[in-house]
This record gives sequence, structure tokens and C-alpha cells, in this order.
Amino acid sequence: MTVRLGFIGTGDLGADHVRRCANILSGATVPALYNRTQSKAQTVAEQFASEALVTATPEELIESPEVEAIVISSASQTHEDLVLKAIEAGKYVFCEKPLATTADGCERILHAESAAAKRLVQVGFMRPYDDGYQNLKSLLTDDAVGPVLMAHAAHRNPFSGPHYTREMLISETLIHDINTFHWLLGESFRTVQVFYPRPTSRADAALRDPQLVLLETSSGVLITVEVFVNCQFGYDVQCALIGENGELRLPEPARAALRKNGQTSVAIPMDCKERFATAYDRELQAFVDGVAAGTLTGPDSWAGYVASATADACIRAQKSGQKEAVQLITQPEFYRNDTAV
Ligand code: ISE
Repeated sequence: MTVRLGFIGTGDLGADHVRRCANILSGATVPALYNRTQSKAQTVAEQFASEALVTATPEELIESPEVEAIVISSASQTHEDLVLKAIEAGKYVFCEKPLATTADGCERILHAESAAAKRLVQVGFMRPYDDGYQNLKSLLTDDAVGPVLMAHAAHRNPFSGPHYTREMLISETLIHDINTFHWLLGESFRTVQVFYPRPTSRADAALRDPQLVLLETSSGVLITVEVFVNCQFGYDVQCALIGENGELRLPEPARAALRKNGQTSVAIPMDCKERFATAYDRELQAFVDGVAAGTLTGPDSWAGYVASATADACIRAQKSGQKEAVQLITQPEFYRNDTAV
């Protein structure tokens, strides 16, 4: 069976998803594309999906009978409205993170999906599909280090670009780490606090880059996350969990060590598309397979909601300088027995 995917948003990551669909994944075709700048969608169609129709609006794509399921990689502010429209059309939808820019927006999606009485949404958190993180998860499941007490993580990008804001360090970057720990530890968060170290001179002072975030889970695990989006040297993701009986550490990506000119060197990836290439392939393949089987398995709307509600609290903490409580609604029955990754 072949799943007919329509793509909304053919920018950097969106175009890469169309490429993987055309060249790497099995069981999917691309009958339609939409991008706010139409010529960009046209170029991506010419490169990877010559038969695809470039629609004039995202609604036209969502409603097209040629499109069975939708992949959203457009700007974050458009996600909520597009996911709601896909649910209304009764179509499966893969939405890049964040599911919505606020917890309220995610809540509207939870209501719509529960009312449809069918799981239709997968959120584009790709780390659960990475070998290293999967290894951490299975060791935690096997109780390899006993109860986890603390964790330390770093999420570094080489450069952020001029469009990045102080809040985006949370809503676009830290949100991955929030989801990672929610998934790894199987619990949500109680409080958050944000600290501003001495800022780098390599970025606009208003960005306050880097930031140090302290997350406290419901059981009291304390997690520090360094978010540094202009670190210059690479796309670098670190994670260590300290338990009663040992420590677990995320492995470095497998790269050969080069010995030359009296030195050993190992390349560091320069962006997320390179660092998580295989994870992106797997998450989208999981979506395609889930649509074909009629059962989605990847990160669900509840995971998207917890991530956004925690990010909202972090943005409040950025402003207040205080510890802020994470306020979550009670998990709706509909999401309790979900088989999400
Ligand atoms: C980007 O949108 C991502 O998802 C990357 O994984 C993250 O590292 C980056 O900071 C975001 O802007």
C-alpha cells in the first residue's frame, strides 16, 4: 500500500522531508506541495516530486482527495491552525515541533483529536528515533542505573541567525530537551527556572545566549540544560543521567577519528539535518507505516502539549527570574493507553 503525502512548508527541513520521501522512505508518494512562496514549492517539486501539484493554499492541499496524510513543516505560528484543519478533514497529520506555539493551542488540538475519537497526530520530535537516545531509553527501562536523581544536558547550535529571539531558545530549541526527558523518564515537570550566564559577544545581546535551564520533574529529578545557539563550533547535543547505581551518557555520533599531522580529530556535525539524519528518516517512515496500518505510534499530541506547557513556564521564568510552576491539565482518558514512542 502506498500512502499519498501532501507537504505544507518546503523550506529547509520541509524540502529535506520531501527528499527523504522521494529517495529514502518506502511506501509513500508526494502528490501535492504547498509553500507560502510558491516558487520554492515549485523548485522542490522539480527536484523530488515532478508529478506533484503545487497548491495555491494549504487548505486546498488538506482538502485534496489526492492527499491522504499531511506533513507540516511550515512556520511554527501556522501549526495549530493547520493541524486543526487536518483533523477536521479526518486526515493523519505529522507536525514538526512545536505542535502549537502555546499550551492553549495544544489543548485545542487535544480536544479536537479526542472529539474525532481517533489518533491522527504525530509530532516531529525526532530524538526518540536516534540510536543513542534509544540506547539510553532501553537501559533506563532495564533499570541499569536505578532511580535517576539528576541529569545534565547541552543543546548547542553553531549559529542562530538574526531572526532568533530570546523566547525561541526555549520554544524552538529547548523544547526538544523537554520532550526528551519527558519520554526518557516517563514523567512530566513540576517547576522550571532560567539563568543567564555571561552572554557570548558573538550574538545580539538581546538574545541572552547562552541560557541555563533547571527543570524539576514531578518525582524531584533535577535536570540542567545548557542552551547555546551561537556556540560557533558545531551542532552538539549532550545528555547524561545520574542514577543511584551509575551514570548513563549519550554516545557521540559515530565518526571516524582522523590521525594526521600529529593530531587526532573527530568531525562534529554542523546542523540538525546532519546530526539526526537517520532519526528523521525513521520518524517519517514510522508515520508512513502508521498511516498505512491505521495506527500511529510516534510522539502524540499529549507529548506535544506537555512540551509546550513546560516551554510556556520556561518563558515565564525567563521574564521573572524566579522558579515557575508548570501547570498541566489532567491527561485526557483518550491519551492514557496510547502506544506513543
Ligand atoms: C531547530 O528548529 C531544531 O529543531 C533543531 O533541532 C534545534 O537544535 C534548533 O535550535 C532549532 O532552531
